[in-house]
Formats: sequence, C-alpha cells, structure tokens
Amino acid sequence: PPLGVAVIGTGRMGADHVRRIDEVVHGARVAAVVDVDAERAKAVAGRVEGCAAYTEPAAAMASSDVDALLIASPGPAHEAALLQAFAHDLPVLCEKPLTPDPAAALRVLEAEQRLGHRRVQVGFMRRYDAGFMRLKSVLDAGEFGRPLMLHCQHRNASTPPGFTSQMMINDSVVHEIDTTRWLLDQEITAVTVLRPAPSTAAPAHLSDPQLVLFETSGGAVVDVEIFVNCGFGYQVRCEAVCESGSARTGEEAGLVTHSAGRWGGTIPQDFVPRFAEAYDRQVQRWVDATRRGTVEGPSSWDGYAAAAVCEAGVTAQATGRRTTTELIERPALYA
Ligand code: NAD
Ligand code: ISE
Repeated sequence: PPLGVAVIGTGRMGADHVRRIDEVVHGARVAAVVDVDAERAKAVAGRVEGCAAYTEPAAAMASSDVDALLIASPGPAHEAALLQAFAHDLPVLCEKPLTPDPAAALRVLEAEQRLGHRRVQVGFMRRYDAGFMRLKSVLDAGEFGRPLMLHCQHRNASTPPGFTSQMMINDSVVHEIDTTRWLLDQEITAVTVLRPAPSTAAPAHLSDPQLVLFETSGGAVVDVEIFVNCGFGYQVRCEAVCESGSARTGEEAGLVTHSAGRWGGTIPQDFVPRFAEAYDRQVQRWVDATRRGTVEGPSSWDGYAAAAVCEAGVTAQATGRRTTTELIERPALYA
C-alpha cells in the first residue's frame, strides 16, 4: 500500500508538497493535512481524494491512515511536531530549518537518540538538485584537486513583509551553510558578515545585500552574496575553485532567444520553479527510503550543525566581528 503521509502546515511549501505527493511522487498518498488555519487545511484537503483535515498535528499522528509526516509549518513550530513524531515513532521529512536555534535542535537530537534510530530527513533540497549533485560528484572524484574556495550567490526577487536581517541568515543563507558542509564534507568553523550600504530598493529595516564569509575545518574559504531584494528574479549559483580547475552550477540553462539585435532568456522569480525538480527528487527519495524502512539524506545532525552556524552568523551580523562556531561532539547515531 502507498505510504500515508500527513503534511503539517499547508502554506506555500506545504500546499506544493501536497500537490507533489498527490500528482508526482510514486508510492505515497496524502492521508491528512494539518494547519492551525482550519479553513486553509480544509481547502487543501478538499483537492485530494480521501484526505482528512486537522488543526492539531497530534490528531493526524494518532490516525491509523498516517505512516509518515512531512513538516512544512514555520521553523519555530518544528520542534514540537518533531518531538510528537518521535513519540509515535513516525518517519519525518522536515522542511528547513530543523529548528530556528541550536538549543532546540539539540533537544531534537537528544530525543531521536533516545528513540535509538534516525527518523528525520531535513529538507535541504539543494542536495537533490541535478546541478548541485553534479558539482558534488566532481568534488568527490577529486578531478580538479582540493577545493580551495566556494563563491556563492543567493538572490531573491523580494522579501515578504516581516522578513528580517536575521532571517537572511536563518532562512536563506542556511542553505549555503548546508551546501558548504555537504559539498566539502567539512564543518564551518567561523563566520564573518560584511554589510555594504543597503540597496535603496530594500525595506528600510533590512541591511540588504550582505556578504557572508565562512571558514571551514579543512581550511577552505566560502563567500556568499545574499541579496534578498535584488528585484529581477531568483538566482542560486555556486562555483567551486579547486587546485587545478573550477566547477560552477546555477547558470541559467533555459531557452536563449535572439531578436532585434539582442539575446536573452528568462530568470525564475522564486524557488518553486528553480528547484521544482529538486523538491520532487527529495520527496521521492524520502518516500522510497521510508518504504524500505531506512532513513537517508540530511539528518538531524545536519540540521543542528546548520542551526549552530546560523547562530554564529547572526552574532557576526550584529557585531561585525568574525565569530567562531561551537558544535557538540557528533553522536554515534549520526556517524
Ligand atoms: P507559509 O507561512 O506559507 O506556511 C506555513 C503554514 O503553516 C501556514 O498555513 C500556517 O497557518 C501553518 N502553521 C503555522 N503554525 C502551525 C502549526 N503549529 N501547526 C501546523 N500548521 C501551522 O510558510 P512556507 O513558506 O510554506 O514555509 C514553511 C516551511 O518551509 C518553513 O520551515 C520554511 O523555512 C520552509 N521553506 C523551505 C523552502 C525551501 O526552498 N526548501 C522555501 C520556502 C520555505
Ligand atoms: C526561503 O525560506 C527558502 O528556503 C528559499 O530556498 C530561499 O531561497 C529563500 O531565501 C528563503 O526565504
């Protein structure tokens, strides 16, 4: 039988994951949706045959139709849902961030260790993007020698109301934090944030753009341009500079047009089209692993490490100082 998934949080990402499981992914069905907004839950459930709507995650977890959870509520709600999921011993795909801060992530790590087995995959979907996967293969093969630097660009067209400078680290750069740890297989040991005079197009309270620098345990240096009100579209790029070559992903690869003495193409406006295939692959692989009774992909440890680097990043942003990161020793469950 297909895996019965409850999707918790039916906003932008949650509703898209419901559609994905319903229409794209094999071997799973949306058995339930949960949202504190009852109307929204009902509306999303109404689009899927046999899907129940709840306002409490606990109610969905208690249903015999539910075998696994996809958590797509806002970051601050993740810890409570994860701890409840462990109490029911349910597999979880949890949207990033695992939790907004490392203290909460440590509580999740401890609870999963008490359970004695991994249950969580964190939604760092870039690990499932075809271009990032090729970049990872090139680096792992050592084709161009040791990676010395990563140059990253992360641009959003605009930010929703209430988006803060801290969210530029916790919600946006958190992806480069995971990408760096995964691509280089190293930990991030220090963060520095430089802030140019803000763009006049950015909301008044937002110091946008920023340049975020990571130092890693293997001696690499990573720069991340985070520009969340660039106005013209959504761009995520990464270039690895190695000893004898470089490799870059994220160039616009779509249709190129030539007309009236110009050439051009289009830029996606946000992450939904840019990473559509990555989200599909991420959820399919999670479903496949779950049905086999295994857990793969970014773990709670990766979620914790990212949260710890984010905390250092927010301090570096506020103080203007190079800030070192502190990680606990990696528990055996995540070896
Ligand atoms: P959103 O605000 O559009 O939707 C969140 C939904 O959760 C809302 O419908 C809200 O009513 C509901 N909600 C709030 N508290 C809840 C609770 N305690 N239990 C159940 N439902 C609750 O947010 P979004 O943009 O869809 O983001 C959701 C998650 O996805 C966040 O963790 C975010 O960081 C992540 N996200 C990931 C990507 C990515 O590229 N991987 C992109 C955007 C967002
Ligand atoms: C958003 O939450 C995401 O996860 C997107 O991938 C990222 O590009 C964006 O900046 C975040 O706000």
